[in-house]
Amino acid sequence: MNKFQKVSIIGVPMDLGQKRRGVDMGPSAMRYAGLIEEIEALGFEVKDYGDIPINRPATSETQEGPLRNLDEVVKVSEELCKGVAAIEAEHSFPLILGGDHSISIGSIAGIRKSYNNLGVIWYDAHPDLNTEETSPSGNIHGMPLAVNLGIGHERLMNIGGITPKVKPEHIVIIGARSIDEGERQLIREQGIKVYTMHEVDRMGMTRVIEETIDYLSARTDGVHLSFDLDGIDPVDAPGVGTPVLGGISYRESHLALEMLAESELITSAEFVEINPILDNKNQTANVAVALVTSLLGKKLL
Ligand code: B3U
Ligand code: MN
Ligand code: MN
Repeated sequence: MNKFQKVSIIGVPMDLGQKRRGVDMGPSAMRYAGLIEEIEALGFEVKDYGDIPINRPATSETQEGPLRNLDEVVKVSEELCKGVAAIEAEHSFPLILGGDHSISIGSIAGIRKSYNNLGVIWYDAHPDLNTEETSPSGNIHGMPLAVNLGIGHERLMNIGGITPKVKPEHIVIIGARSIDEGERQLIREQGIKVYTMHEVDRMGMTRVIEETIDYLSARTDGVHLSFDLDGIDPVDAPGVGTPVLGGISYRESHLALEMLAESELITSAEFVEINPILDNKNQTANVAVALVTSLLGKKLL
């Protein structure tokens, strides 16, 4: 992380990409868990841009259909795209706090402006590769990686101007274990590199991350880490909307992010899907903050 002296934080308290209330409190929970103090203690200059304002409709007014709350998600994504692009212009490390995973449409749209061959590590129990045709839920938080690949609704893909944002060969998914049929097909068609929990168990996290670093450093000019807390096992991270058993452990996750820090591969990151209402005394936000410090180069000794 020597490339960066500054870290700029932007919160996106949005829960409209899915139905459960609570992920909108993710940014507060991470700040409450000491995020800024911990990053400053590592020697970085921290600038907190606060939260993007979200117009949360009353439940009776939520937009239903194959793309729930599309209008508001588009509006917030455009705002976030502008905010992230401004952080990039300051040569500061962008750290985005979700919110549900639909926020990555806006964050990657903003980051993409600075990199022609942006890589993405998608650390998640889900590949988030659904479209309005394949989605079992209509929830946009299950679609952002497809949108970033240029597959999905026009209004979502056009945010930030350029589409597609990322090439399939520049993506690595880690921790997948809940994959819908349409997503499975897309992974095959597009040739996306995926380390499911089967590979994580079989190869061990060390080899998974070594291969990921080799793969992405050879073909990208920047790598965004999109970290969904449900990638971690619910025993270690219970405060998420869609927990899936059999996930990556707390220890493996620290190891992964420590190795990524050593590699200096990561040029931006987001931590999403923390739901404090479902959490156990802010455990999941505490985990997320500890993981941020590993990513930013904190060492045990
Ligand atoms: N794949 C399902 C479930 C899901 C996706 N992302 C989360 N859950 N967190 C869907 O609705 O697209
Ligand atoms: Mn996700
Ligand atoms: Mn997920």
